[in-house]
Amino acid sequence: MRFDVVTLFPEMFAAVTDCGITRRALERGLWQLESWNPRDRTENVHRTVDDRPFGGGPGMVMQAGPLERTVDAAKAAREEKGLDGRVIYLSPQGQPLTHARVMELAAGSGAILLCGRYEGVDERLIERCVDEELSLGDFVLSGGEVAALALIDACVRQLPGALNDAGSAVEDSFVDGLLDCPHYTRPEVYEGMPVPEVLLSGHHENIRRWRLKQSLLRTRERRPELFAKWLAQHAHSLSREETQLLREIEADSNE
Ligand code: 9WO
Repeated sequence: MRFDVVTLFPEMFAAVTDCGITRRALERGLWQLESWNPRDRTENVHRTVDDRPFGGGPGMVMQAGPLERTVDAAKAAREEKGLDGRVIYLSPQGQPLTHARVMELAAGSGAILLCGRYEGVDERLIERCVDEELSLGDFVLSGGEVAALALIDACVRQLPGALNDAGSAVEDSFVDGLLDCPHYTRPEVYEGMPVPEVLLSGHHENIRRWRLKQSLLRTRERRPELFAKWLAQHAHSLSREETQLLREIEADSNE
């Protein structure tokens, strides 16, 4: 897998190349990163990449020219290696990024990630060069880089061999459409707060059941729309255990 990031701040990508799981995966040769700075493809002495918005208003807009030349260079470099040049633009106007989309991207050869700055990118560049626009949520950042970092991190950790414990990625939140259960480690009592007894019992069956119940409880409490979706998807294939747990949760909430 290879990511080509188009960015005015290539240094920011040290966060994934120099740290943690993504660094180890890079060292293992599981993925590659190349940065492309549109400032290197400007045609004026000041090397400016932005200009004032037509129609007026605050701030500046990234010009199409330097960005298109940069995207084209990244595409050419990928083509030489037989990789497709899908361009993803990270912006609050995009479709919400989901676990399902992360898994699709992780199964592919990566992408060109276009990171905007200032008030945005000239719309004609988006029309001409962007294949897909993705959002991490309904908030505004200073630029697309932090969102691109999140996308890279989410994809790379799904690559076979990226995680030490093979089970870790599979059991994560969202894999089954439920939120993760709570976690505890030593000490057994922290500031007067004990660890739930079942986790110390060594009874693996009870522990698994408790964790599933916590996941169901939390999802229903915190993300009712996720819970409804999970219920609809599982309605016809609920195990006896799941049916029983749902009954318990219903009874507990009526106390
Ligand atoms: C900045 C701004 C300032 C004053 C008035 C309006 C404004 N709009 C913006 C703006 O949206 N800037 C964006 C910064 C331009 C595209 C790149 N930027 C960005 C991407 N911010 N937030 C994201 C992002 C990407 C993915 N998921 C969530 C947020």
